[in-house]
Amino acid sequence: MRDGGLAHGCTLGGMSSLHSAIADLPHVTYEGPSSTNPLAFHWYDADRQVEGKTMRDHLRFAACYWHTMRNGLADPFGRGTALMPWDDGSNSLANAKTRAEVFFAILDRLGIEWYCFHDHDVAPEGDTPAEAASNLEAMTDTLKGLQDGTGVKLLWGTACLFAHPRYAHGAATSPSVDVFAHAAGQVKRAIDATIALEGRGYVFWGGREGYTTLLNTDLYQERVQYARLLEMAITHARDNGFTGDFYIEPKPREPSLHQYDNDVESTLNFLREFDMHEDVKLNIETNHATLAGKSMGHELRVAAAAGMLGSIDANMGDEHAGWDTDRFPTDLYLTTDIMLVLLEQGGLGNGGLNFDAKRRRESMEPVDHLHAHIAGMDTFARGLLGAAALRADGRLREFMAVRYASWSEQLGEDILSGNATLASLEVHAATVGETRPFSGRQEMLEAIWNDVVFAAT
Ligand code: XUL
Ligand code: CO
Repeated sequence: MRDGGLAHGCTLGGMSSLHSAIADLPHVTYEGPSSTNPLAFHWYDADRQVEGKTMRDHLRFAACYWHTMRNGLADPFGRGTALMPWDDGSNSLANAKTRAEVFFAILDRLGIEWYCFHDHDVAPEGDTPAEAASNLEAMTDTLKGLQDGTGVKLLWGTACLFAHPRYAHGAATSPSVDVFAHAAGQVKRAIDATIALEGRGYVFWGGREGYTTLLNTDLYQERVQYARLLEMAITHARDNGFTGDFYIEPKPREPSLHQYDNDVESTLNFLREFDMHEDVKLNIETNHATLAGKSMGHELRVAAAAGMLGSIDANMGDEHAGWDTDRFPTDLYLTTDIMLVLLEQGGLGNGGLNFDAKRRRESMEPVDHLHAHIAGMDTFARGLLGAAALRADGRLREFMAVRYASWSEQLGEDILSGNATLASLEVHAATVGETRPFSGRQEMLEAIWNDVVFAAT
């Protein structure tokens, strides 16, 4: 990953006793497409230049703390299956510190240089806000030490405003003002931790900001409350030196019947309605697009067109499941389309590709962390190559330009600049007569896409 990376199986940041289940895992290196070693990268070659930038910079991979360290792979019908021999199952700070060491060791084996966390993934919640505060401060110190010892950086932090029973009716959108105050305090602490760890971003995912029945819900009141919490968060962060980005992460359906940040368009509407569109961008997750009944490509392009595409939660859903499967992104069509949007907009600025993804419950061994991330990283590296090849080929862009060419003619310019009227266009239509049908050539374009992307190396 970088000079001075951790040696095989060594101890981390001066801490001892890295569990052998992790210490024995190999460091993953690039071996190229002809390699059959499943614990090597076949496509992700961090230093390789693509369109004048390294793969490392184009992709800026991050791992998430919650799925990697805290997801036992349980489902509603059965206990967790994940083998986590380093975790004693307690809520002690000592256990939390061990988990953090293990997390950084996994990042080190994969050469992943960024991470994301929720406050209570990393720090025990405790029984009172005071305990939550001191635990988070202690874990911030631990994470700072690990960051300094490895060069790993924080992509974004966030607060878990959905797991505690007090948030049953929502956090910012709770009918109880006291619950709102708890949420506000928690957001303050999570922002302080993000600033201390020099995070590039801070995410609001509206976990329980939604409703299950309109019989007890004042929809307008709740949205105003939500906007107020966001405003306070932005003020607090900026007053305390935060220079990174704020993101809202849209998601429909889960965990409420209706989530206020349903999809990209509803979130943009919310931000514009409350005049926060200059301060907040979007963190867009593939599985959330799937749940919204949209493609990731659609969601990304809507945000990009508004200048508000900030970061990506890189996973994928399943068209056949109505819930969040959060699979690792192994679909080449998907990753190519994502990378095409990113290349077109010149990258993500402060954002990155955060693997908000979990292993299947059958992939329970520690080594599966490596397999899962390798699969996602290689598929994104191929997506980058495919997207760059499509741009170099140019036929799709050319077809698009020709399809809209009439809008560059005088009449098109008149309409777009507001110099036409319904009456003037009625006259024009009468003079041109009927238009000739013309093809969108979808199948031809799909064939070109296949030829170019699957040949890209
Ligand atoms: C939930 C989800 C969250 C956010 C951060 O579906 O994606 O983990 O990414 O709160
Ligand atoms: Co997410």
